[in-house]
Amino acid sequence: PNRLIANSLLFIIFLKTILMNEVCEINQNSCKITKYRYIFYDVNPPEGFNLRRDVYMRFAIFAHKLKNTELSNFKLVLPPWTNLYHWKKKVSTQIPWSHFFDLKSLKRFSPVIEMYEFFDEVNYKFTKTKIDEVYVLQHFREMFQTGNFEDKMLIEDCIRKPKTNFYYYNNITSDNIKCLSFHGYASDLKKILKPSNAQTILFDHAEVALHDRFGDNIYWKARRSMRFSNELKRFAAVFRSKYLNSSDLADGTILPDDWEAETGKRTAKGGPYLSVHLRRRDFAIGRTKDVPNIEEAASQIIELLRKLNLNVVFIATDATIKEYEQLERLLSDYKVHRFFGVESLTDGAVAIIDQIICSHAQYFVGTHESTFTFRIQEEREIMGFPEHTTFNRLCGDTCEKPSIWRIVY
Ligand code: GFB
Repeated sequence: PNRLIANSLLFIIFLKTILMNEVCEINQNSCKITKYRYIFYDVNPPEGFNLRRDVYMRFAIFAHKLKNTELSNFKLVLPPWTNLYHWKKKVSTQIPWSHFFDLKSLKRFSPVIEMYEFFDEVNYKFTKTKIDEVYVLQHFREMFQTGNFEDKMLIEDCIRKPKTNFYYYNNITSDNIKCLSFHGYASDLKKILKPSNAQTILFDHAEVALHDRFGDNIYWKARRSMRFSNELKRFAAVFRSKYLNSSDLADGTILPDDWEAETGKRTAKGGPYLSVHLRRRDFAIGRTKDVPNIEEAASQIIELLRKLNLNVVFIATDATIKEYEQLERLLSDYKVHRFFGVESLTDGAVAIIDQIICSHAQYFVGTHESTFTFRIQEEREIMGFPEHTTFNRLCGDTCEKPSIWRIVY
């Protein structure tokens, strides 16, 4: 009878194993059985932080829509942040999303987890993770030549040699990498998940997938859930109070603790300063028609300060110190502030603090077609500023009015 019991137990364990997939390389001591499956994604390495935030939203919406379907056991694993092209101060390890964002808030919208939570869930002991299936998204070769933009996907030869390690971890690899020519919405990738038994599926070059619907209420829910971490908000609050005479109470920018409780009142007043996002570096070289030089920027800022009857301006910029000092000299009749950060802050954190400070100003003017500016505009829409104080740009030779991306609830 003991042998019978032992055999039955073994059989139950065997059944459980095939019903619930097993992650990580077969190393029985380090693997744990879990009922979850995991979507990973990664983005073209040179892309900046704020475009990556947009790609996140496309995939968070994809994962959000899987809830309450037969694929509801999928979680979306957040790609840790590594050194980005625009970050001058190098970071030595992968940075989790909680460094920048409020994880609880993200999780209220979509079943997302940090990479380390994934490792925990599968009891991964840092040997080697092999992703079951990797799809490197690429554009159809002929799409731009023929102008045929039909939604479609097809496994094809790789246009570029795919990478075999992911997220700069040399122990996250895959033996099953395919290139997927793709034209469609992020949620169309469900067609890959459906027939698959894989427990881990990674989409590389995720930026190729488009937003399901740009600017609808689901887009804005995903966007509203991207609240910044409390630590970064505190840094911004201290700076606003110390230099800009600005606080949420006085500015009318208090939001409920939970983004789901936001109702969309347009009553924000903002702090008594003008905020400017002046994008330089690659924009100043490659987009000279659309962005002003420093003298032109200064004269446009002065004109605005006069019009608004303000004498304080906050400048968020990636300009060099030399350019910034030139701007400061040209604005010497006014109080000019910039957040220089402190040693302990990463470049990404400083950029977010800049965005928070910009988004709380009475009036904002940004840079044409910069995703950094777009994210500030969205933040202001969420806080409920009048539109005319938000959708403004510095002019180059061109000065077309920016599109208004109005919030929808
Ligand atoms: O965020 P991002 O995608 O915006 O990339 P764009 C620009 C990066 O430059 C930011 C830094 O993530 C910051 O690291 N940066 C820019 C700033 N402006 C500021 C600022 O005011 N303050 C601080 N602290 N940092 C896209 C890039 O940039 O432009 C693409 O994503 C490409 O890779 C394209 O270069 C031309 O949309 O402005």
